[in-house]
Amino acid sequence: MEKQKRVMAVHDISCFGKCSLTVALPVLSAAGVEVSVIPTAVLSTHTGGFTGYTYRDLTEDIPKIAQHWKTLNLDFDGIYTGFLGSFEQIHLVSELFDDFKGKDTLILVDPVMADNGELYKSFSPEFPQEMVKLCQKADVIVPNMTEAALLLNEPYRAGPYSKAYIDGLLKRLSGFGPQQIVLTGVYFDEENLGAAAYDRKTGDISYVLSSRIEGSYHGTGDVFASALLGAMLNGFSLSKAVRIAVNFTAGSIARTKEAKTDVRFGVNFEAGIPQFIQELGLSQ
Ligand code: PXL
Repeated sequence: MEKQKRVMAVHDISCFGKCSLTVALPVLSAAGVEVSVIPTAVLSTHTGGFTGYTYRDLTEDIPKIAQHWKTLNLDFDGIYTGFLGSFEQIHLVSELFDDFKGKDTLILVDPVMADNGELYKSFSPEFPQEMVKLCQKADVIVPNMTEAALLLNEPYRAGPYSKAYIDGLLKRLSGFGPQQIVLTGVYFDEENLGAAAYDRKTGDISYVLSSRIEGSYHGTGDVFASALLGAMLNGFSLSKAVRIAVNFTAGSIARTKEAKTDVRFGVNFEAGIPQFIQELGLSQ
């Protein structure tokens, strides 16, 4: 058997509402990947649509965990970051990249900070430009359409989009430095929605769409990015990894819509794990 891949996942734990680490852990584990975690904060729920949530900041633990890990000479095939709560956390994560990026480490940054044209309420207007600095050190970035506009300091545009607009965004985002850009929430008509991917090395752009399901379900960005990273670490090309991640995410949303679950509670990705494993070629 090949050496097992290991990822460092740096996200918060939202105790209820299925996102960040409570998604990254099971999805990457299903993909056969070992996950070492640096929890950045513990919240009673995520911040999307709930009020009164608790927030225990763990910023001061980040360098201490890193310091201990350095004594163990750990190496990582991937470093995966998502929701970060402050400028200071962005700086510390940037240091983690410097300390733990090896020759073949894939750094995936999901610049979680906005959706549907709006910056999440917990962030100041300066936050996106700080997030740019992290994207500059990434190999892969996975912004949604709102995050892409904020990173580029361009006005947000609502869809449907033209291919020319999407291709332009992908190329402008690659100007920050990442080799691969995956844009989510892309749609060209009301029927289908999915992702667009650009590989700067080959110049290839691919669009991976699925039937559009009405509603804005929380945590889907984390489900998508975790599945994407799991597929990439299993050796799939960018466009095939995006296809696997779109299938996994669209299936999770469809199941959740069918069950009429509160959109804040997260999506039922769990029932899609057997098919995900099959698409990764890992089933017996
Ligand atoms: O799903 C992204 C996410 C992660 N963690 C927290 C969040 C959000 C999005 O709102 O609030 C705490």
